[in-house]
Formats: sequence, structure tokens, C-alpha cells
Amino acid sequence: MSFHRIRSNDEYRAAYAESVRDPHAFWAAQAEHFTWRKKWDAVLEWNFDAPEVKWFSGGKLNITENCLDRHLSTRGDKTAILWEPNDPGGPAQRISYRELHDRVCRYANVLKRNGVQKGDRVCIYMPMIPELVVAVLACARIGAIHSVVFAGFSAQSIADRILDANAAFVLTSDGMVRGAKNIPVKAVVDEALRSCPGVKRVIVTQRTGDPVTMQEGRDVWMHMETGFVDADCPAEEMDAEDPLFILYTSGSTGKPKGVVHTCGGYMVYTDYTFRNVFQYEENDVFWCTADVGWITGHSYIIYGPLLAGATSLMFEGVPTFPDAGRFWQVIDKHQVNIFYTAPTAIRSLMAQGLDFVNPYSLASLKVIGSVGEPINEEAWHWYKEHIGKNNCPIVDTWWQTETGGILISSMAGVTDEKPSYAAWPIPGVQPVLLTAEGKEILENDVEGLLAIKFPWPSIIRTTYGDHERCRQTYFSSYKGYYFTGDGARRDSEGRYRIIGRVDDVINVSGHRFGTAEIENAINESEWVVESAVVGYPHDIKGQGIYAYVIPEKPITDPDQARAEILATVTKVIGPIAKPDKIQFVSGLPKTRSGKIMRRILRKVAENELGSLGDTSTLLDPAVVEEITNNRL
Ligand code: 7RM
Repeated sequence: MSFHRIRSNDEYRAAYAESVRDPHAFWAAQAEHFTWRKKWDAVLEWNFDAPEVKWFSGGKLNITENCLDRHLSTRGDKTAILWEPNDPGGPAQRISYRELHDRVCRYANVLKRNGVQKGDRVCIYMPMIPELVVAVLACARIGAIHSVVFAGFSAQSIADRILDANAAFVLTSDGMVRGAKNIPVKAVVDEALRSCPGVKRVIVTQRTGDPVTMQEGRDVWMHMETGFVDADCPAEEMDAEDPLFILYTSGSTGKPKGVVHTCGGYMVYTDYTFRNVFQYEENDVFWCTADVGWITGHSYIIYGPLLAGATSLMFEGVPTFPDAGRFWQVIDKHQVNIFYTAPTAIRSLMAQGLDFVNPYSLASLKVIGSVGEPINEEAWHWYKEHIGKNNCPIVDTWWQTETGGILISSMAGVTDEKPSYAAWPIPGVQPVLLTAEGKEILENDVEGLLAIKFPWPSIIRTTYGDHERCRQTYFSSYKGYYFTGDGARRDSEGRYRIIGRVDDVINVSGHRFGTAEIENAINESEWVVESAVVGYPHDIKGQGIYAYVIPEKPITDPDQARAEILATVTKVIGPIAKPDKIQFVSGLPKTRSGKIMRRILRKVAENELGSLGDTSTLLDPAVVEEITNNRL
């Protein structure tokens, strides 16, 4: 049995057992379903100490041949991308597999014409328009490594990522539309490029028609360029372990890391998880509401659905425009069958009341999913009852940028579900819980640090330009394991519940930030001497950002000082990293060796003042009292 498509709990059990008994045979059987120019020599070679992981080495393929060409004879006229614009009155676009293939080939030829070669890094900073998907696949078509930067990030963040990847090409748009506003995009790129002299070419797609500045010799318009190319672009032959993309993600240090995924393993795993977790069936309309700028958009708007030959809905707008019923309106309009969103969106729409849900039938829905952060029981039940009408399995999918695809989740209607539990490991995934000392906890009904003891095909390969950082961050804390940075509980039957990060990472509305990253941004403000940032429970965002700030001089106008600090964070990272609360303090609780005692700051932010613990080792215990008295 190949376990390509799991249909029952017994099959899940059997597949899981087989995947652990003989992972090579298990994944070779999955990989058989794709178009390979040449089959692999070895299924898996690995060593978590280096780390070095190779899947399907010696195999030759192009992922776009599997996303596009492979489907043309059977699904050429089927809609690949179903694009719903921001404006509910605007026309949706249905882009067939044939048309997507054509557009990707043309775009790829434009890239070649502009000097992009295999292995080059290409930064993509674009809004949620079909051209973004086309641009991503065009890079993959010619073997260029895409590095998508979420279009909400600041100029400085773009520049950091371009410089880190040494990218000479940028793909962008004139502007974007979000809700009632047009927002400049090209202008942000222009600002970023003032510190990126290595960028040789910027290709600009029109979206808003708003005026932009084009730099002679560097910037070209996509709609002009396409006039010079045809739609014939054979796919570049890639090694299974050639890099496919870089995606930057925050960790506990100040500087985001470029997570690298490769062609073969990522292809096999995103397809496998897409089909099995969501129990996708031919002709289902699948809608993942993430932005392509995050890993969820890469794996479950673009690659997973297109590999499976599915119709993937791409939404340009926001959940609250023109009102808080927009998601539900779109589900009815396009008869969406599988809907995949984030707990923060569920909670914020739940808070708006049922008047926004009730006008819609939602009867097309078969499966609903959640990703990005723990989903609390209240939100889970609301989602189940009011969106799924008690008729749709919920899949709570746990995974990370570094894991490439879903690692722990129930399979819709196949394995059981339990509120607030991601539940069962995907076949091939071997999770363990560790004690702080790194000892495996073997019993059930326990909590521990979540680690994985065996590679799966889309595991992170390296952090771009700095392999040692990859080793340090993920493979050195506990020898022989990939360490996730999350804590988890395992119930008496073996289901996993993700508790949250155990490192200095804050998850705000499903977006990851390092506390140090936000502190660095705050400290760039001239109002600030030093700062410390912690997360605290937030009703809608999951976690909010609480900043303790030592001001440069006594604050006379706190509102103005706060506004200035928020503006600085927006400039350095982007508006999504703005602290929810800023408390001015005269000092921070530090140990004699100068380490900030974040535990105390966390307790204050959580308003758990009774359990501050031992403060006697602090350099200046008096600051704790001041901080506590003035908490926001
Ligand atoms: C896919 C994605 C990863 C971090 C991860 C967790 C948290 C993600 C869940 C979750 C509880 C979930 N990638 N996380 N999914 N926590 N239940 N279903 O989000 O790299 O941006 O973030 O997100 O802490 O480590 S990510």
C-alpha cells in the first residue's frame, strides 16, 4: 500500500507505523507520483549534528513542471488561481492551468531577458495579486531563488533582506489596494534600494495606476517587457536539493534568518500534507487566507494546491472590508469547500457578532482549518458552530516556516479532533517531548519541549549565508533533535497540544517577532535609552507586545513620546510590530551580571503581580515596585 491518500483512522495508523518503520520506502512511494526528469539515487541521507539533510539526492526535476505542465493534459481548462479582488464589486479572475502556465513562461522569459540566471536571488515585494503567484513560479521555472518579503514590511526590512541574500533583482508593483485605501509599494522599494546598490533591475507590475518614479536603467514595467517575449520557456532542470526559496523569519535574536527550502522534498511534502490534512478532492475550491509573504501562503496558496491540481482562491483584501462579513460573503460567492485561516481572524470576526455571519449560508464548506498560533477553545467552538455549522471537521495545523509544511494536525474527518489540540503527527513526523535537560519524556499526559527526532522531506536545510546559525538555532540545544522552540502537552492518548513559544519569540496575530528585534527597533528612537519587550495574552491577537522603555530625558508628553516610538518601529520593521503598550520606566530589573529578568516583566505585563518570584538577586529591587505600581 502506498498510503498516498489516507481515508480512515485505521489507514492513518497503518501509514504512520509504516512511515516510522521504513521512512525511505514510505517517502519514495509518495515521490513516485511526480514528474522527475531523473529519479533519485538515495531517498534520504541525514545527520542532525552538521546539520545535513538530503532528500531524493541525485533526483532531477522542476517544481513548476509538477505544478503546471503535468496538469495541462487533464486539467488545462480548470481554474488554478481564483482571484477575488479587494473591491467586492470588482471582477474576480479565473486563471486556468493553461493560462497560468502561459503567464509563468512569459514572466520567466522576462526574467531571463533582464539577466536573471539559475541560482540568482530575486526579492519579491508584491501585494496579493495573481502576478505575485506568477512571479514566484517564474523564478522557480528558471531556477532562480525567490525571496518573498511580505508587503507590509518597511523599506528598512526589505533592504536588510536584499542585502542578506545579495539579491540583484526586485519584482514589485506600483501600489496596492487594501480596504478603502491605495498604498504605495514601489515608493517603499525605492527607499529600500537607496541602501542596496547591488540591485541591477526592478520589474514593476501595474496594479493601481498611481504615479511612481522609474529609475532609468534600473526599473522596467512588466506590461512593456511582456511585449518582448513569447510563452515558450522550458523548465530548468533542478537538483532535488537545489534551493527553491528563501523566506525570512524571526527568532530570538535581533536579526531575521533566511530559512532555505529545496526543490524535491518541499514539493513532496507540501503536496502530501495538502491532500491528506484537508482531505482535498478534485474540484474542491480551496481558500487559504494567509498572505503569500508568509510560509502559509507559499505552501498552501501556491505550491501545495497547484501540485495537487486544485483551485486555489487568492484574496487581495482584508477581512473587514467593506464589513466584517467579507470572508463569509466570498465563501458563498465562490462556493468555497475548504477554508483555512488564523485564530486571530476568527477571534476578531467573532467579536463583531453574528449579524455579519447570518446573512450567508456557508453550505459549501466541508473542511475548516486553523494555523499560526494556538486556537483557544472559545474560538474553536465558535468556528465549529457558526462557520462549520457543526458539519465540518476542523483541522488545527501546527507547523513553522522552518518545517515547510504541516507537521501536527488531525486529518479532516479521518483522525479525531479535540478542541485546542493540533492532535496527531503527520506520517513521517516523529515528535518528542523533552525535559529542560534534554531527556525524552516517554509517558503520556505530560508537558515538555517539542522536538522532532527524524527528518521529514521539507525540513529547513540551512539559514542563508550562515549555516552555523542554523545549527545553533535548531540543532544544538538538544543533540540529535530538531528543536522547535515550542512547548507542548501530550494527552493520555498521544494527541499534541501546542502551548506556545518557550524562547524570546512573540507571536502577534500569527506573526513572529523576536523580542530583541522589536527592542532594537524601539532603541532607534531618539527618545529611548533602553527597552525590554515581552508578550502578554491579548484577546484578539493571541499575544500583544508590551514594551518597557527607559526614556532619554524626563517625559513631559507621554502620548507624543509613544507616537514617536511607534513611528520608529513602523519605519524599522513595519506597522505589524508596533507595541500595544509602552510603559516608561526609570530602570529595568537586571541581575548583577546585567541580564534583564524578563520573567518579572512578563508577570507584570500579564498582571500576575502575586507571583513575581525571588527579586532579591536583582541589582536594584526597587525598580520592580515602580514598574508594578505604574503598569498599564
Ligand atoms: C505556519 C506558521 C510558527 C510558530 C510555531 C508556533 C505557532 C503555528 C500553530 C502554532 C499553536 C498551531 N509558521 N503556531 N501554528 N501554535 N497551534 N496550530 O505559523 O513560522 O510563522 O510560526 O507559530 O509557536 O512555532 S511561523
